[in-house]
Parts: sequence; C-alpha cells; structure tokens
Amino acid sequence: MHLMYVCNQGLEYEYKAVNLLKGEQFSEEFSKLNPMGYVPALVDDDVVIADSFAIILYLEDKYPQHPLLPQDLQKKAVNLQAANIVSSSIQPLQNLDVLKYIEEKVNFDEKFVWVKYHIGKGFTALEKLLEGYSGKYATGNEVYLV
Ligand SMILES: N[C@@H](CCC(=O)N[C@@H](CS)C(=O)NCC(=O)O)C(=O)O
Repeated sequence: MHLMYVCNQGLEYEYKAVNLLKGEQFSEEFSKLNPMGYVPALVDDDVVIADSFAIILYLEDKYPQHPLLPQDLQKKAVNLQAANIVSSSIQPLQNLDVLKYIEEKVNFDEKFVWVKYHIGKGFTALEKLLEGYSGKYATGNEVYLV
C-alpha cells in the first residue's frame, strides 16, 4: 500500500495507492492493515507494518546489503533526528483529522495558520540541521533514511 522504498534496492514490489482525500484510508480493506487510518503500510507476506519508521527499520534489518542508515555515527544520528522532525513535529500536525478538528472547534481559516506555522517551523529546523551534510540528497550523495 503506499510503499515508499527506493527502487534502486532491486526489490520487486506492488504499489497500491490510497487516496486520502477520498477517505480510502478508512476503507474496510485498509483498516485491517492500519486501524489508525494512516498510510503507509507494508505487507510482506504475513508481515504487516503500518508505520513508515517501523517499515524502514524492518527493511534495514531484512536487506542489510543496502543500508538506509549510515555507518558514521554522527550522520546516522542526523538521519534519525531529521526523520523524527518530520514524523513527530511536522506530519502529525497536518493530518486531515487534526485540520478537521481545528476547523470545527476554532474556525475554517485557523487551520491554514496552524499548518503554515508548524510546517514552517519544522522545515526551518530541518534546513539548519542538514546544513553541512546535504549533497545530492538530504544527508549526502547517497540515499539514506531521509
Ligand atoms: N506515524 C505514521 C503516520 C503517518 C501519517 O501521518 N500519514 C499521513 C499521510 S503522510 C496520513 O495517512 N494521513 C491520513 C489523514 O490525514 O487522514 C508514519 O510515520 O507512518
């Protein structure tokens, strides 16, 4: 389902898109994979993982020949920190249910102010963090976790 994994790893996969605006994350089929109603989810035979960080760590362990975390400890920490900024301090604050809540409890326009503030804050922090590390990709010229 909404599997984000770098194609150059040579793994075969089937990609199934879930249209969030159509509410497909709440379908019976997807709810069985993730009752939280969030993408992505990975189905690997009988293994079902519905969290991007857990998916990446699973793939990291299963396919160690193409590490997604650098050996260098500082670079590894930067990757983990950047991933956590996105997954803890940006993404959850702009999910549809959060915006709907603000729209209903505060007002329609406040959700834009909210989203702009949190995305701006997160990306400003990311830019600072990645200064001095970025290359072709966020932390260098290799594809890593971020
Ligand atoms: N902790 C989860 C959260 C994933 C998440 O927030 N996904 C968003 C899209 S990137 C989502 O499914 N939103 C559905 C919604 O807003 O209803 C992860 O990192 O995989």
